[in-house]
Order: sequence, then structure tokens, then C-alpha cells
Amino acid sequence: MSPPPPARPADAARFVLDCRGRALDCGPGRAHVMGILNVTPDSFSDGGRHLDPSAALHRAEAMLEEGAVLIDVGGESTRPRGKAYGAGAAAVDADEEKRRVLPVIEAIAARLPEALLSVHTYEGGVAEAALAAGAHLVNDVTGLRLGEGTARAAAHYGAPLVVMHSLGQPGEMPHAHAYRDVVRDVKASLAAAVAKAEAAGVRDVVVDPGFGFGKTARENLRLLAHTDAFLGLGRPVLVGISRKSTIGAVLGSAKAPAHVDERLFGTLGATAAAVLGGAAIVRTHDVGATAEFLRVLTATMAERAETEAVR
Ligand code: HH2
Repeated sequence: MSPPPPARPADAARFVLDCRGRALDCGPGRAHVMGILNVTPDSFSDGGRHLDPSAALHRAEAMLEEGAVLIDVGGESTRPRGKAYGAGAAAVDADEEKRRVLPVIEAIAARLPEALLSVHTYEGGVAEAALAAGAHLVNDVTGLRLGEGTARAAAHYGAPLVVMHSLGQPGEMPHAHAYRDVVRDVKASLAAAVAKAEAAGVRDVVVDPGFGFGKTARENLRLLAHTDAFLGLGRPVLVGISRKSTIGAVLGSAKAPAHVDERLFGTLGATAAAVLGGAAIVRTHDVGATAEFLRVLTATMAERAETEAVR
């Protein structure tokens, strides 16, 4: 039997994102697919494939057909330096990031107006230019730790902002961090990020515990097992677990993880855990499989919610 659906949030309106005039309902039982579109030469899973805007447009079109509602366009990889990923991603300056993402955002906004476009950046100037080019929301993997430019840009354009938990500099594996209680510590850090975003004028904030990003497999599993704790922040929860090393470690071992191409079913298991815990947006490389998986999962959750309602 599936666990009971997460409780209805106290402030339901906060769970309907206003994506610059387009509503995205992230309330109980909803689960939307965010397809990953890395316009980078060095992302760990799809690097180099979509640098050309027409290839990126093609990929975006395919992801929408497969069931993505959001497309997350990023011009800088967060791939950390380390055993699993080699030298790590090269740092990219804001001008290069703009050169990569703006033509892609412009092309998708013009040709695929049904897409909700997210720009994956922690640079205020990139966020601002991407929103001017037609993006609908901003995904900041530093959770405003390196500055509040993305929040100011999102506030100016009336766009939602995703604040993800991470430590250290993007692209660098943070030094092992001793969490006192990983769920409590990440939640406290996200609460601070939400407060910063709202102080900068952002109306809709989405929180993300940031799977990976220097956390151990055990820490990631602990976060996943307690996704409902993040729902307690009263904001929609986004998760990005797709093909990550924790999946590889569980399917294989920490020393011999399952290959990145062999992590789909494991990723879907983690996705189920997150969505049953209340996550409403799932960032993934495998859009078709995830969308079908979520259709069945959310249909089951709806059935359960209906029975609970009449009891
Ligand atoms: N994970 C990655 C990048 N961006 N954004 C959010 N909000 N949540 C995540 O978990 C997240 C993220 C890392 O994955 P990927 O995009 O595949 O790799 P790369 O950083 O190399 O582009």
C-alpha cells in the first residue's frame, strides 16, 4: 500500500507558480517533468550534444512531445572535480554563458511557445538577459549564496526562482562537510534562501535539497527519504536526482558504481520516493520514461486522495 498523500499545504496559493502569467499548479498530487537541456561542452551526462541552437531546439521539441512541461536551459556545467567526473567542469564567464543560452532560449520561446523555460544560472546578468529573451523562471544552484542577482532579476520579471542547496563553489566538489543532521541543516539553509529571495521581491520560490553537490550517498538517501520535510517550508519542492552518483552507488557500490547509462530504473525508484514525499517538479534527462512513470504514480495518488476525502 502506498503511504498517505502529503498533507495539503497551509498556504495553497504558494503552490501555484505564476510563471510570468502562466500558472503551474504544484499542489498535492501534482508532478511535472523538467527536461534538462545542457548547452555546454562538458556536462556529465549530455555535454556537447546541444551546443548548436538547432540541435537544442530539436531536443527541446522531443522533450515536450515526451511529456516535459519545463525545459531547464543551462550554459555552465556543475560537474564537480573528482574521481567520478575527472577534471570537473570549466568555469564559464557570464558573457560566454549568455552566448550559449540566449540563442537557445530565443529559439525555443519563438518556436515552442508551450514550453515553460527555466534558465539554469547563478549569475544575475545571465538570468536578466534570459528572462528578457523569454525565459519563465530561474534555477539557481547556489541558492543565492554567491549573491542575490538572480533573485533581483526574477523579481523584476515576475518569475519564480528555484533555490537549490549546495556548498562551496560551483564546479568544485565541496570539502567533506559534517552535517549535524543533514535534513535539518539543508532545510534551515533553504529557509534562509527563501527569506532572501522574498526580501528581494520574488513572489514564487521553489526549494530543492540539491542531491549530489558534495553530499555522500547516505546523505542523499536521507534527504530523499525525508522529502516531506522540505514541503514543510511551505513552497513547492523540486528534485534533481537523474542518473546521479547516489543511484550508481546503490545499484553498484561506492567503489564500482553502476554506469551513468545504467541508472534509469534506479532514478525512477528515487523519483517515486521524492514524489510520494511531495516533490512537484522532477528535473531529468530521461523525459519520456519519467513522464510515463509519473502519470501512473500520480493517478494512483489521486485515487488515494479521493478515498481519504470521503472517509
Ligand atoms: N543538478 C544538476 C544541475 N542543476 N539544478 C537543480 N535545481 N537541482 C539539481 O539537482 C541539479 C540542478 C546536475 O546535473 P546535470 O545537469 O545533469 O549536470 P551538469 O551540472 O553537468 O550540467
